[in-house]
Amino acid sequence: MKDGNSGNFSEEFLENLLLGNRHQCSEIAKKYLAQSHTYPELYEDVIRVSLYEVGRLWEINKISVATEHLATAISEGILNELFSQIVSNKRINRKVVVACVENEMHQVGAKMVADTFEMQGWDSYFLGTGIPAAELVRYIHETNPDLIAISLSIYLHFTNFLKLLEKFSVEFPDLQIIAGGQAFRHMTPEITARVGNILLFPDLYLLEKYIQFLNSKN
Ligand code: B12
Repeated sequence: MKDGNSGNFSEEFLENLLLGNRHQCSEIAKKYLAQSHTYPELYEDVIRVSLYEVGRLWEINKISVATEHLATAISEGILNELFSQIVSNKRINRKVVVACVENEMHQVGAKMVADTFEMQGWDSYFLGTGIPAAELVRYIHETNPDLIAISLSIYLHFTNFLKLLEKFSVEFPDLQIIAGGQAFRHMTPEITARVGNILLFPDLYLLEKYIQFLNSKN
């Protein structure tokens, strides 16, 4: 979990993201991990915190769209760079399909989710941004995963999310579905109740515990 030290790293990381210093960002991430921080801590307390600040700065016109794109591209590059190190050597022969809701263009959170499963020995199938619902359903039939994970950042896509859940309830009535993303933060408990029997996660720390729980069942 976040300690006093993470704040310094996230500030330095953000500063370099905004300057477009990819190499420097990569070095900061490695230095952070070398200080006994975990990958979920890097993802949550350095990369996520920095990207949220990027969004805030963009919203108040302090940075351009180009700078925001650059910051996101560097962050995604770092996730890909670290991927070979995070994958657990102990594979447990379980599969998760990770996707964003139709029309959703925010994929960094979903990628972090896929990586969190890989850290726990799962095979993750990360489909990235806004795949059409019918194609996602078809892919799930082909892949036959143990779990589906869906990401939703923009509240306006909530209707797409509900439609997807309807499809899932018909096509995969016995498959566990989990979801997360910033859109759920704006919802009242009444609205959240409409999503029914799926599990919602606010962050990777709880997700990690949930996966460990699933792994312990077999
Ligand atoms: C980068 C970015 C973009 C990029 C995305 C590119 C990409 N490759 O992903 C682009 C340019 C496409 C984009 C577009 C838009 N964006 Co934008 N974007 C951002 C920004 C700056 C960063 C997003 C990000 O990566 N965050 C970091 C990740 C790690 O955080 P996260 O997604 O929340 O994920 C974490 C958790 O939520 C959780 N989680 C997420 N999904 C899941 C799923 C499961 C199963 C689980 C367990 C957990 C989980 O785990 C992650 C780690 O904790 C945010 C700022 C912000 N606050 O995030 C704005 C932001 C999300 N965007 C915003 C907006 C308004 C837009 C646009 C509408 C702008 C426009 N007018 O075009 C469009 C919408 C496009 C669309 N159709 O979806 C707003 C949303 C406001 C709102 N209240 O809905 C934000 C908050 C910016 C702001 N401050 O106003 N954006």
